[in-house]
Amino acid sequence: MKKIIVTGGAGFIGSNFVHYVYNNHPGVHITVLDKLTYAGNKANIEAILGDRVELVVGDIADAELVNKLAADTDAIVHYAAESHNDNSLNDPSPFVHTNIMGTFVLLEAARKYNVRFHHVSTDEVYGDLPLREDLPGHGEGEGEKFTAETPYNPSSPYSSTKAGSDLLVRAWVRSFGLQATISNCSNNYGPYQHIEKFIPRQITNVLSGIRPKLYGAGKNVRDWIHTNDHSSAVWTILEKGVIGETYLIGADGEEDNKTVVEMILEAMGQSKDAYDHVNDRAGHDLRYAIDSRKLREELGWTPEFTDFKAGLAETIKWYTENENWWKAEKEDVEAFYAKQGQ
Ligand code: NAD
Ligand code: TDX
Repeated sequence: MKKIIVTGGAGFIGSNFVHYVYNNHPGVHITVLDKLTYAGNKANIEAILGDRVELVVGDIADAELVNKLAADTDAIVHYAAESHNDNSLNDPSPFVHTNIMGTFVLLEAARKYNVRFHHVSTDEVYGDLPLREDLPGHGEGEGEKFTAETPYNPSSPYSSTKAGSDLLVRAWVRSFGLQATISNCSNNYGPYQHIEKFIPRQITNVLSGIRPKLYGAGKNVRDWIHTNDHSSAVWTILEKGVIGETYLIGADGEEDNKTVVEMILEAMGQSKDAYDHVNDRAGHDLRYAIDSRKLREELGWTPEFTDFKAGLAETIKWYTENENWWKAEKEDVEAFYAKQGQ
């Protein structure tokens, strides 16, 4: 693979992937296709733009543009999406446009030019799981984590549009022989994550003198993975993945939200209880947990950044040192949440 298109490569996970490929695969040319919505930021890749990394600002649902780019590439790695559950509850329409229509346009272009396609998706397509304490095997028994065989059961406009996009990819593989793979990853954290999301919101709250905000009782569990491990997993699938297969990506990082808020407060020298309980999210998924054995055993991938406490400390350091990257947006983000009592 010499030339790849990375859609959404100016967003959080996409830009981390672009840096990963730039640093680890010097023979690869990357074209980032990104609309630069509120979530996309040229600054995320600015330092590496040049001969090997190019930015095309545009919409993945623009068929003319997408066809032009697809005609001259070996692979499309598709990260672009509307990605925030809370926004999807407020206005689902851009989610349908980008996640469904945008994916459709990319698939048609990949089919036309016979381009290798990798679709980046989420564990949220499977719905949610009971808490470990309510399970007979305490989360370790069969069927107590998500696998590629778990039936789709999405809860929100965000996750349902991601589920729809996954199903389009599967249909294009079966009906048209598209050379595609899919990955469903758990919650990512790390640098360049938009401050609307849980971990960066709380870190930047503390840095701004605002108390962290926990939805409901904070019992909901997320399975955290460092974004660098997501990048190495996607690259492994691109190189070694079996066409038509779905791989679940996770690093065994389950934590409940209350524990994460307390860890952030502690790491930032605050009292562990210096946070507020706020309104819960409508339809709030209870627990996500990934069984990633297929990816590990069949493709030989292993996560590297599995010390969550150390990863969190490094992420706190990044937001502390890069206030210019987030400061201008903080007030608007908090005003949006304040309107919903969050
Ligand atoms: P993000 O919101 O930070 O970035 C999305 C990027 O897509 C932005 O740069 C934005 O400008 C771009 N974009 C949006 N609409 C576009 C359009 N119509 N055309 C072109 N570009 C467009 O999202 P993220 O958290 O980095 O997530 C990236 C992908 O990974 C998504 O597909 C998401 O579903 C998936 N994912 C995310 C997580 C997570 O924890 N954040 C976990 C698993 C999977
Ligand atoms: O201020 C907050 N307080 C809070 O308690 C925010 C913003 C969130 N939460 C809770 C809600 C969730 O249980 O924290 C958890 C994580 O919330 P988000 O960061 O919004 O992530 P989540 O809804 O779990 O979805 C994320 O992971 C899967 C990404 O945003 C998705 O794009 C990805 O598919």
